[in-house]
Amino acid sequence: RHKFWETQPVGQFGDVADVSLPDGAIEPPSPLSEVRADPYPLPAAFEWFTCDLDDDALLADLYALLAHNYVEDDENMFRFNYSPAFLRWALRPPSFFRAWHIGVRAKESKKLVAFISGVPARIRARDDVVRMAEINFLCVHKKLRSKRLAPVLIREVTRRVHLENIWQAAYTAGVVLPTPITTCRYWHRSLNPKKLIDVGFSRLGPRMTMSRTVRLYKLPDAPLTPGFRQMELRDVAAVTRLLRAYLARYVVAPDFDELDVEHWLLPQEDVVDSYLVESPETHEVTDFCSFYTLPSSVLNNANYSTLKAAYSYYNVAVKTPLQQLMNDALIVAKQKNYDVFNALDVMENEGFLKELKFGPGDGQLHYYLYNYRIRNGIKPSELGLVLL
Ligand code: NHW
Ligand code: EN5
Repeated sequence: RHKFWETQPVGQFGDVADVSLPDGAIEPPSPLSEVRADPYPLPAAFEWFTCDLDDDALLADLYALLAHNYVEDDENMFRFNYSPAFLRWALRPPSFFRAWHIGVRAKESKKLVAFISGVPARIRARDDVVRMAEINFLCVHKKLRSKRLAPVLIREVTRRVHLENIWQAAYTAGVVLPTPITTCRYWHRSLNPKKLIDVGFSRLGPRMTMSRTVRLYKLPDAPLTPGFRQMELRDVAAVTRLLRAYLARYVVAPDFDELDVEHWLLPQEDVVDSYLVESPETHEVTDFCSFYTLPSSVLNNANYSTLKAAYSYYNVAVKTPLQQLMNDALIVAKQKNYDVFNALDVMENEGFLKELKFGPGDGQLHYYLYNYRIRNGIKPSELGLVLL
C-alpha cells in the first residue's frame, strides 16, 4: 500500500501496539562514512539546487512555488500563502543548515519546481532529548505530481540530515501516513464572520442572521488583563524560564533555550506575535501567549483574494486563567485585522476552545516522528509541539 513508506524506519501500521518493541530509535545511527556521499538521482531534466534564502530573488521564487502549489483544503477553496518574511523566519533558526533548504529546478529554464526543507531542533520525547530535523514545505509543482518525486526529495533531505549526524525527524501532514504519534483537529474562531461566510470559509448557522452572527463574535476593543503587553528582547530570559517549565509537562515537546526563544517568539510583524502579562505590582512575567501569521489565498472568489489567519503557537498561563489570556489574544488579533484565529487541540487548548467560540474545522493534522517509536502514540493533550 505504501511502496515508499514501507521501506522507511517509521512505525508500520502493524507494530503500533507491539509491547515487545522498545520506545526510542527504530534503527541505530550508521557510521558517517556509510552515508551516501552523492545526491540521489533525479529525472534527467531536473537538478538539485541548494537554496540561499539571503537571496531575495530565490526567496521570491520559493514564495511563488508555494503560493501556487502548496497545501489546499479538501475542497480546494483555500491555499496556504506563507509570506517571504515568514519563510525566512521558519527556515533560518539558530544553527540552521543551508544544505537542508533543498530545491529542484528544471535544468534548462532554471525554474524552481519542487522543494523540501529541514531545520534543526532539540525535541524531547518522555525523558529523552533528541536532536532532530523538523521537515516542512515539501512541495512538488502541480504539473509534476504523481511521478514519485516526493520520495526522492524525502530521501535526499534524509541523506543531508544524516550527514550532520542527526538520525531523527519530526513532521506534520494533513494526510495519513505510517504512523501518526497523534492526530489533532483544527479549530477556528471567527473574527470577521461576514467575510468568512462570503468566501465560504464558514456558513451562517441554522436560525442565525448575519447581524446576530456578527454580534456573537464581537470582542472588546482592547485586551482586558492588566499588564498585558507585547514581548520584547529584554523578556527573553523570563519567557524562556516560563516556557521551559511549562513544556516539561508534555510527553513530546521542544527543548527551547534562550536563543530558540529569541528566534521563535520575539515578535516580527506579520510573522509572529507574542504577548505576556507583566504583573503591575511585582513586574514579574507571569503568563505568555503567541500566534503566527499564515494567510491563505482564497481561490475563485470575486470579492476577496486572501484570508488573514492567526495560528495559536505557544501559550503559558500561570497566574492569568488560560481562557482569559487567549481571549486577550483574540482581541489583539481582531485589532490587527485578522479574519480568523486557528488553534489545534494540543496542550491545554481543549480548555478554552468551546468557551471562546472556536468551532471544529474539517481539517486534521497528523504528527509524525521519523526513526523514533512511541508505543501506542500519545493524545493531542500530551503534545507540546507546534510546527509551522
Ligand atoms: S505536509 C505538506 C506537504 N505538501 C503538500 O501537501 C503540498 C501539496 N502537495 C504536493 O506538493 C508538511 C505533493 O502532493 C507532495 C507529494 C509533494 C506532497 N509527507 O511524488 P509522489 C511537510 O512538508 C508520499 C510525506 O508520486 P506527489 C511534511 C505518498 O504517501 N509523504 O506524490 C513533509 C507516497 O508514498 P507511498 C507524502 O503527490 C514530510 C509518495 O509520497 C506526503 O506528486 C516529509 C508519492 O509520491 C507528505 N505530505 O507529491 C517526510 N504526501 O509510500 C519527512 C505524499 O504512500 C520524513 N507522500 O507510496 C523525514 C525525513 C528526514 C529524516 C531525517 C533523519
Ligand atoms: C503543516 N505545516 O484543511 C502543513 N484547513 O480545519 C500541512 N477548514 O481551514 C497541514 N473545505 O473548517 C495540512 N471552516 C492540513 C490542513 C490543510 C488545510 C485545511 C482546514 C482546517 C480549514 C475551514 C475551511 C473549510 C472550507 C471547505 C473550516 C469552518 C470554520 C467554522 C467557523 C465557525 C465555527 C465552526 C467552524
